[in-house]
Amino acid sequence: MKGRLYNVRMRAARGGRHEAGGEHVSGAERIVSGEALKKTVDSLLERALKHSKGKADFISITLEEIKEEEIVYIPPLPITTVEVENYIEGRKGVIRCLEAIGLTSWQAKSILSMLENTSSIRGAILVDINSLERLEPDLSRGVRATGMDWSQDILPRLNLVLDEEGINNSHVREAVALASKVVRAPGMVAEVCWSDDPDYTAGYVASKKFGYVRFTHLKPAGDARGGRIFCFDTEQASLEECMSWLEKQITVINQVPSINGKFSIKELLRRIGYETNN
Ligand code: WAQ
Ligand code: MG
Repeated sequence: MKGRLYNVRMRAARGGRHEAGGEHVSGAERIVSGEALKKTVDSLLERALKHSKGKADFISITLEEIKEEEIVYIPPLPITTVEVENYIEGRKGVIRCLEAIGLTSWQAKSILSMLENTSSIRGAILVDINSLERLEPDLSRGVRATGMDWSQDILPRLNLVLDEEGINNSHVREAVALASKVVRAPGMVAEVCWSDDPDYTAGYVASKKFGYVRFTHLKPAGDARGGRIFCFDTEQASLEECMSWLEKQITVINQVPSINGKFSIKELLRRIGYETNN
């Protein structure tokens, strides 16, 4: 990307600002050139004001100039879609994926239930996979991954590739940019996510091992509970290194993702090395 670049961040809440107990409505991260700045701010404002979770009454948009030298370019995770009948099947698939990544069945189930039982926060849960303790400094906020986006130069090609797969929407574009950054954090083993938008039921498990594995349903339609859990191994890296990558490092994706296609849960299990007899 050429010319001046800006890191644009938006967060919106309802019932007051986040710090004062307001309910999180929407958040977004962009990296854009000076020419695209006004249009970007406009669309983020629009999103906060017309969100399916309700109209925000607190909106914060921050713009920060960034220098080319600060950027680390990273490749996107390859994308696999798993077509499931319902969220129960989807969540079983998530547990199988976490096990295939190397977690024990107990760890995988505990991690999923932490995500199921945490009320909506603006950031992600950061869990130590060994102790299953939460490591975020502020539990009511969680950890936010910031400073990531697709390079504007590849957006036309990205749109083509995602269109062909029938998955070109802002949830997918933003989640792949986020997950591609998150799984490269020192000590990060996996991320699990589903949206807090009531009408968006898809979610994913991301890892260096299997890429971005999306499930068509990880929650029932109409449910406004969603979130993210970052699974971190304290034996592999320090918390400081991990947090610094997530919160400070600017990452830009400058390649289009490879698309692995659409699979049933049975086919997925075979691909990740599970024998299925049922
Ligand atoms: N850092 C950490 N956690 C975040 C961030 C961030 N930058 N942004 C959102 N979260 C957390 C926060 O708790 C939100 O409530 C939750 O994630 C959900 O965010 O392949 O749309 O933006 O079809 O609603 C995934 C599936 C969609 C996409 C995820 O998440 C697909 C989505 P949302
Ligand atoms: Mg949302």
